[in-house]
Amino acid sequence: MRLDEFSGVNAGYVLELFERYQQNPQSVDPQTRRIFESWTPAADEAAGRASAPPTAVEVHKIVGVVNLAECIRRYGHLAARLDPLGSEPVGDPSLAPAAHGITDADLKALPSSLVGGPVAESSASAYEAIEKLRRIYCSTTGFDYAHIFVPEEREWLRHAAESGWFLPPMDPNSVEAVLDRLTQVEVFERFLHRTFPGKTRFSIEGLDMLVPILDEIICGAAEHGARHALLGMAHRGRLNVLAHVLDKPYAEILAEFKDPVAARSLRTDLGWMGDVKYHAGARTTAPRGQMYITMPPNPSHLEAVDPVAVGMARAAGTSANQRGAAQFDGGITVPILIHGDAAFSGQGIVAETLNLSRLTGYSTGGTIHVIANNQLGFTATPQDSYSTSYASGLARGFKIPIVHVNADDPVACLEAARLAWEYRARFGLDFLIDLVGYRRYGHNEGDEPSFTQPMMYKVIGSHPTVRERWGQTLVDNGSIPAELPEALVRKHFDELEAVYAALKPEQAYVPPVTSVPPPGSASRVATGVPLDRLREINDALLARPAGFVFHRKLERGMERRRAAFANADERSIDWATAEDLALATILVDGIPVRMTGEDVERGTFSHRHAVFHDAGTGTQLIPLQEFPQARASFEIHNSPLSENATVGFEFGYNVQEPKRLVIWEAQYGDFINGAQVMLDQFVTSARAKWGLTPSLVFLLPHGYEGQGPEHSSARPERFLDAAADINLRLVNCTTAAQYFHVLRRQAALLEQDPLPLFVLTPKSLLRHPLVASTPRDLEEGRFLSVIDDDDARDRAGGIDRVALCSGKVYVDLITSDHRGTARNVAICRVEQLYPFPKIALNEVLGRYPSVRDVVWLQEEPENMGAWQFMRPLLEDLIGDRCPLRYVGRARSASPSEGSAAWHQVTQRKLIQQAFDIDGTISEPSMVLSKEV
Ligand SMILES: Cc1ncc(C[n+]2csc(CCOP(=O)(O)OP(=O)(O)O)c2C)c(N)n1
Repeated sequence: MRLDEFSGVNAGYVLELFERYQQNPQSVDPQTRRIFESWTPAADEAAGRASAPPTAVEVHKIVGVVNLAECIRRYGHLAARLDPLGSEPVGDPSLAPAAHGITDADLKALPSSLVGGPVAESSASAYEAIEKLRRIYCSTTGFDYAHIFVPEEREWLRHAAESGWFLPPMDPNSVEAVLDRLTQVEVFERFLHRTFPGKTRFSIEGLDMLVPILDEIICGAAEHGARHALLGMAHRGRLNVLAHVLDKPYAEILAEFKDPVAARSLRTDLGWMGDVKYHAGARTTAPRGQMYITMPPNPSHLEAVDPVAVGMARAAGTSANQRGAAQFDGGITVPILIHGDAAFSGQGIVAETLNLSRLTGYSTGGTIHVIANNQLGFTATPQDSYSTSYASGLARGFKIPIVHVNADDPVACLEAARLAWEYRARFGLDFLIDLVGYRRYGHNEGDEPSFTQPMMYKVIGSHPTVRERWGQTLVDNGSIPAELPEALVRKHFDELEAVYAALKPEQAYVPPVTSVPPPGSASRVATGVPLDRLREINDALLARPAGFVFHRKLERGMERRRAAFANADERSIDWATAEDLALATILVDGIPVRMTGEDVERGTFSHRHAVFHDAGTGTQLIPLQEFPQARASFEIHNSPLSENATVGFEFGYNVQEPKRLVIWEAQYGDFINGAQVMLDQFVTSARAKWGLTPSLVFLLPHGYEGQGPEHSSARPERFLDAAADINLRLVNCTTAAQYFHVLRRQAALLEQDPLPLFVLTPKSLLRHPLVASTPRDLEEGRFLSVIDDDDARDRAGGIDRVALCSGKVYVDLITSDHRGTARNVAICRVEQLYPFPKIALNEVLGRYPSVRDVVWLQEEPENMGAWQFMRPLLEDLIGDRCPLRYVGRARSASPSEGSAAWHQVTQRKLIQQAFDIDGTISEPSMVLSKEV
């Protein structure tokens, strides 16, 4: 057999050893030397003959050893004993010597250097080294890193695993501290179980090591300079983590179990409803060591908090108070996400969040993931839940190192935690610990698990807790006195009992702080900017850096922009210019701006060009980062093709740094329904549930333009459905100036009256002359929640119909032929749909004393759009002054027609009906005109 018959890495490794031997025989260990001494492949090759038989056997065995070692490193985790309940690992044939044509005797005869790595150095033979490898890779830890493609990372992980560098200290203080911590964790659950039998708490028991793991990660990250940890976690073990990692006082948690109605009702007048205790968030009030720890509140929707926590970490690590790009330092914050095993594999938002991890605008410098793997998802087994081999399978595709670890082995668990933060500190990348434990009770404490898992729960019933096991181990090896474990149990029970005995639930209960904006603050904000300043900023934004070559098709637009301020009363400000100037002036005011969304840098409709690319070199130019008047950073990022995680991320970023203007743009408005969980569970309800005050801006391009059911409607009904207690603003602007003012108003209100802002933005109107505004509109105007019909005001006495509409349909109305003839109709725009502009609308209606009916005109079908929301409010407002009519598409399952021609017909009818005082329709139609 010739050496070249061996292929790949094995032959390469043997050759490398042999070359080393040829250059310097002393450079290999004596046993390897002896083999090479009897082997002369170079001579064989030169003579074109096969090696002598004994040599071939030796090579075969050498390669066998190398292969065996490699397989243990790659697949050893398949044989690791990860399940505390004792199920057999699947194993793999390649982990046995026989699979590689070798025996134990061969291994004993061969040198340890063939195995390589730290274990080889301390071993007398390949056999000994392989045994050591087995102890590392096939015991209670499964190192799963073969999918890492970067050699430096893989090598580091291999060395870290094999060197035992990250094993925790085993001195008496440390081992006792772990026992004390585990006792605290267990006793807390036992106390709650006893005191509040059957009450849901989603006990941590079976995964108790989660708390010491978090301790270790947080302390380790602090040693590396991190100052803020952000913990995103679901229900399981949350109360325990709140109590012991975030130091939430026992009294507060116990008071929540008591659920004192009096304390809760204190804030219901402010629109505050609260949430169940295992959704609550917390923040340490003083640094723990050098670290602040924050756990954002989260809804029941599993994993939905993942991008939120990651976005918070990004915000906390970003400095934005300087001109130019925002500066992110991943070293100062560390996000930690605690996942469920069924949820990690089942919820798509996990994949979306992992996909953010290495993207420029989203990376956090490494998120540490822990799967709290209790081998069940409610009643579902792993076989029901995932198609991957492990719950963590998804992480492999994102090249995240994975350590599976048996939750009953504290040493292995702590080693995994130490490895996690060291890896993060070194490479700034994500790391995953798959903590394999069990669930001592049912899904919740009132649930009977043995209906569906009878065998498993038989085992669990007699399975000692990790505290008991660790205590026994320490007693057995003489590290602690035999009575200590029970003494610790008593100590922690005593503490809880004392707190409970003194508990006054009404006082201990702490509702979240809910800020209530001063009434009417939004309408008082002055948002105009002096013309001179606007002109200067406009010029600065258009400055051409030496040598930068703009795309030739952009030149005309830039010329137009340059001339935009030549005449203050000319409609020269289009939508994109208004946005650019609004953002620039916000930056001049010292408010940082972050803008993200699919293709936002250019803009879906090629209108924004916030990032220019040199036509010759591709070099980027971002004027909003360059113009000298700016006093805060501007960042803009094309987002990945995700709605749910990207909205969640921006929500997190926003609530963490509420003084920055955060804008997310949907590619088309209706795509925001991909983020419906984020809207319902976070954006619109966060204040009512948790006292959070988001102020995120959503730009939702849409338009009934005959392009089918998609992208016609931005689905305002979805936001209006959720609108209550002044929890959001929803606007549908019809002019560039309105857009300018509403953005500036949002920035101005960030501190005193923060609310999420939804802007239904246009598509075809982006460049429409009737939507363009004058420079003076930017100087003198302010955002108007209702715009009256200027043209009709002169003939107010002759107006017998007021048609109220919102958005693009206004342009269709005033450009229609009927506009010239129907002199009896005033067309008023409702620019703000929520909060309902009652006062402004009342004023407008009051100007038309002869009005005989008020029309609500919308392009959407009757069951969509703003109508269902507006109707009772308008009826209330109009009273018995006159009837209210609806003009719009008839109820429909789909937002619009699937044909441009049909759209034209419907749209024409719609406009005609708005002007037709009788409202009669003679033929079957999609359009509905009716008195209500
Ligand atoms: C998005 C979503 N779907 C369904 C549920 C209902 N649910 C609550 S917990 C749970 C099981 C979760 O299993 P796992 O992720 O393994 O966490 P565990 O409860 O076992 O800790 C389910 C299905 C939910 N909360 N969220």
